[in-house]
Amino acid sequence: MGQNLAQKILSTHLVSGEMSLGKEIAIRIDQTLTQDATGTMAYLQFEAMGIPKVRTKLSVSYVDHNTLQSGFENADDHLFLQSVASKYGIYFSKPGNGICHQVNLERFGVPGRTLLGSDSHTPTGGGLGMIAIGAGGLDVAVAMGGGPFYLTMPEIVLVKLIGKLRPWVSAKDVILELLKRLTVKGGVKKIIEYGGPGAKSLSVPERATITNMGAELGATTSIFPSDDVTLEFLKAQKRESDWQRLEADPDATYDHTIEIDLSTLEPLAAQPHSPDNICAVSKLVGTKVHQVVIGSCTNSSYKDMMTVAGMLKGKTVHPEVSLGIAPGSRQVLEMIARNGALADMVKAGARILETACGPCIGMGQAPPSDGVTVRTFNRNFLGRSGTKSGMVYLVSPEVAAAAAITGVFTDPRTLGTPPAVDVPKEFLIDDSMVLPPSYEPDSVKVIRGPNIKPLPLNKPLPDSLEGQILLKVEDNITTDHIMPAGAKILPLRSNIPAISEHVFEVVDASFAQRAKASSGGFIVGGENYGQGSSREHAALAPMYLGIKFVLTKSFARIHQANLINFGIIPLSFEKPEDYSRLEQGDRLKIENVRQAIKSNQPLVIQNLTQKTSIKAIYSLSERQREIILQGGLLNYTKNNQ
Ligand code: MIC
Ligand code: SF4
Repeated sequence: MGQNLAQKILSTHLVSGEMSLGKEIAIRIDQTLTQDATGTMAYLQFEAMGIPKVRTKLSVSYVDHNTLQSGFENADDHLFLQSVASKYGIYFSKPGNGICHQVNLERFGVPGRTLLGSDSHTPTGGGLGMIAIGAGGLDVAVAMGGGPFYLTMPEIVLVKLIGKLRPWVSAKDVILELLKRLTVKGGVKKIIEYGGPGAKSLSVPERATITNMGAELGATTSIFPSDDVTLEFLKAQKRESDWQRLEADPDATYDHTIEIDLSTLEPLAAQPHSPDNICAVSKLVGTKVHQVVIGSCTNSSYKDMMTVAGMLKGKTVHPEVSLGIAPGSRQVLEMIARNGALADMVKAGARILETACGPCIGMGQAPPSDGVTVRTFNRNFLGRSGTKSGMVYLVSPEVAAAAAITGVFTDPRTLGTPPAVDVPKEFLIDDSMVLPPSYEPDSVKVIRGPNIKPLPLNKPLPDSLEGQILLKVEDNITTDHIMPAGAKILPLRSNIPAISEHVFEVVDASFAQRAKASSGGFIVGGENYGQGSSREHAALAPMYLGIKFVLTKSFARIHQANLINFGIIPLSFEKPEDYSRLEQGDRLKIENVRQAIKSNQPLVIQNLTQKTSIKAIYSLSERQREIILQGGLLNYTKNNQ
């Protein structure tokens, strides 16, 4: 029987396990990437493993999140990252070189390879035909050390694209359409494989916009075939030799198939505060817009920038709109600077931002109170922009630029002919901001400023757990709720004692204090708990505060893995209706927890306050149960060396 594309790559990288639905498999990782906000921890963890040099084909450390240096913290982190990279065989992409996913796509991605990244949008690499997966920093550290990556074999869903996008409709609208149909939970435990004749009409950066935002579907990853379009892109990046043709066999089968006729799509927007709250832009026409920001790893390619510049040329940004533009990489920035497009943006009144994540992660450009901000990004979770009352809409570059000019939501289809953008046959290649590792690693000293604090370790799981439900939350809680980012908190990523003060701050400002006062406790959540970012700080900081288990209706994949990695038990209700029987503040107790976990039995949770008991279940492999018993993956890795 023929194989689909995902099966082909997974099977050539399979280290252990059986590739059947729901079974744990381990795959070999060819490439890793980290960014600075998750990288500091990942490298502290890598150092703790005592391995002299990375064992991957390629590992790259990017600095793109924390580039706002409002104090010594970020600058200290950058020096630590640069020196660690040099010492351990890792390439270092300097701040200013661009957003990790954009640069990795341009310069390093290779069809058919596996990529593990400590960032949830790592699946951007699927645009080049890679199996590219986002994970917590510790999983990436293990992969850098040559260890395999464990995942539960997902369903493989074919999204069959037919037809061709009409003028003013773009790749962003394809993924927004899927979010409309499937919601932010729709991709959980799934790989989304794109195919069909319509796929051929999309360039690699357009494909990458789509695979990037597969993260918002909760998908394990998303992938496009490697075909003539891929070859053309790699040729233009002078990396033709990295190409190979990779497509699903004609008789390949899938767990499900979804069809999208590209020619029926229209410009869409994700409304506040969730990427799946989709409506047609035509329904929003006339709504006043205060701010527009164009960029992020979703929409900052050369073509995106040229389209925006073409729309702005000869126009002026509306007087009541602030327009920010952050090109995704230095390659893109230099090219638009040389061809004059940047000048068109500046002339129109755009505020040009650094080639970095910037406003996407709340590093600057917070919108005004109650302000409507229209962004080409991938996430619009409550408070992420830096303004809790900000109303963030996610759209294509075309819709964003139209709003910047008119000051209101505008259907770009009413603006005449879209600018014609020729994607060059050759991109401008200059890798001088990617520093290779040292040839004399022994002589490299790792620089640790005061912001680099040692890694907290967990203790083995005790035999009985008792404590309070410190917080009870609803469905779809994101890691931005659990461990907020933004200009004030992000610089503390390498300082767990300091960052843990901010856990759940946007939900309940007293959480950290209450957790400390009662020496830890438990959290109760709804469906899809922990969706969004890969930040392991959303597990590590609660662990530091003494959280022993999280009991929910269901978990998002990366967060569940991070909880296990730090020894927090991810429990689910045996009967989902038990969710409503628990109250914040209830005192809970589980006895003989070690024995139950060893023998893979459900746990009986006694509610001492209500004098009732409920059952909690979990779905953990034998290896994961061992990790929990030993108090996390670092202990487990050390004990098993
Ligand atoms: C994000 O988009 O939320 C981030 C910031 O890139 C995160 C990583 C992080 O929290 O450092 C992600 O998506 O994984
Ligand atoms: Fe950076 Fe935003 Fe992309 Fe995350 S989603 S990697 S913060 S640009």
